[in-house]
Amino acid sequence: ENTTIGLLVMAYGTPRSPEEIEPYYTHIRRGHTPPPDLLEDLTNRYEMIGGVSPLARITEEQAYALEKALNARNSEKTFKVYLGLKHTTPFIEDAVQQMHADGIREAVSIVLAPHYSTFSVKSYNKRAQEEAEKLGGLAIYSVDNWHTEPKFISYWVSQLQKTFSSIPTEQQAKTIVIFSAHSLPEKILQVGDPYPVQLEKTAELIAEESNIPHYAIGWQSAGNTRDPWIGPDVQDLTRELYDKHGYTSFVYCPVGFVSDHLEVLYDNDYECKVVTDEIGANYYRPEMPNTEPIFIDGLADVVEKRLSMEK
Ligand code: FEC
Repeated sequence: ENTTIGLLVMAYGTPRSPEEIEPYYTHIRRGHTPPPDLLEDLTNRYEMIGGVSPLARITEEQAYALEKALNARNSEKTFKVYLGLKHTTPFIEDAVQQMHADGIREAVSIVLAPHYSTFSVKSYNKRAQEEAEKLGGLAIYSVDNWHTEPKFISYWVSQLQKTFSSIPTEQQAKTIVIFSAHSLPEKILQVGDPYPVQLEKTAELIAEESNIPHYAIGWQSAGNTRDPWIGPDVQDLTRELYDKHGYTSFVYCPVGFVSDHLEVLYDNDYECKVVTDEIGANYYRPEMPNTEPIFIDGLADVVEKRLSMEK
């Protein structure tokens, strides 16, 4: 008998049109309407990357590519994908309700972000589990993190090899790679959140395998609040590394993200480049995983491993 397994793919979500920016931002701010200056600032950033983010399209493509990869490997079961977003429709709860309505009894959930934090993955998984419990009869096996997954590491190793092959040999010793993830409020550190250690681990694995001369870890895209956020911020870090060591090339690997979106296309490609231009250094930013087959294959490995833990 061929059973259908639900595949709940969860991701951040993004406005699909300029009109959706305000409700989206309001949701991120837990129901508080953004003040006009902050809304205008965010709208301007989206304008700088073409009006809307490519994230909506890429997230969908990733979800369907993962479903396809899993179904190509399995003949005794069929995976059926459901997309559940954190800050816009279809929300995580909508996806779980749809799975339940379709008669799915077992599902694996995965968040399209490699590192676990109480602020990120934990809240996605909690929302999915709570909705499933409310409905009853649907078991969701949640993946917590996949930051050491071999094919995910290999993806970035090959990207770095590609980038370094375009840097003249004599400049390579003066090149530094900055691995980064989205910053979070510093208070997560007091409760022993694994997020920073997991980012370090990802960086270490990629650096070891790709034999890069120098690397550092930074944090990016910190929010606009009074709380302190985890640092060093990637822009400050760039200046500091330049002042201390005189690097002439900077390679940005935002490994905490998996798609081309605002935080990469603006916060790296515009904001970090402003700094490298100012200090006269070269800016490099390898391509994001998006739907690269080796990356999607790695996610399929993660899903299969999680499912096999239940058998
Ligand atoms: O639309 C796009 O192309 C980009 C979508 C997007 C992604 C993303 C990923 C993460 N965030 C994380 C945490 C926070 C925290 C706050 C916060 C605020 C924003 C704002 C926008 C936004 N985030 Fe986001 N994030 C994306 C977009 N994020 C827009 C609001 C304006 C701004 O601050 O720029 C602060 C909320 C608060 O006020 O309390 C915290 C984390 C990730 C990576 C993990 C994941 O993807 O879930 C963590 C993509």
